[in-house]
Amino acid sequence: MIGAVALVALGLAATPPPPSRFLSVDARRHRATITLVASYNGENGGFNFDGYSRELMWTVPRGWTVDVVCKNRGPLRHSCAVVNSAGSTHPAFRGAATPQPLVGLEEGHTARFSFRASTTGVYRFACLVPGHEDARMWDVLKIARAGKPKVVDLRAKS
Ligand SMILES: [Cu+2]
Repeated sequence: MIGAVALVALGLAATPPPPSRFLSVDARRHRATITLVASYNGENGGFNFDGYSRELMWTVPRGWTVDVVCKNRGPLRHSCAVVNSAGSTHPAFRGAATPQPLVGLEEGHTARFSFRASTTGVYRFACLVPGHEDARMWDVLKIARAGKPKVVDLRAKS
């Protein structure tokens, strides 16, 4: 109980880290690594990735391979998946979800998956544990025709 209270206090005190910290790019091999830390802090009651809920837009060029590292830092189970639209429980690309995404990873667990960004469009990184996406535990993933991988805080853009 004391631990839980301390965790909440810590979360409330934390400012969101720059999202670029969670992106690494290998331009030569056309690979981007995106780290999604579920329940990074207390933002949105812990229903966040990297301290953001619904506020990030990740962009990856078509044809690149995306390596996703999904870490669950919170006390509840969470997952990471790429989906086409709100409420979808099916990965948009083959293999684009952590194992059993509706069940989720236990606290402290990490899972990785990779997928090829084969089709341009606007997708979501979402937690598929029931109720969590509705609680705004998702961000935008755009697969662009060209360019470089990037991540922006949508609130910071005017
Ligand atoms: Cu979740």
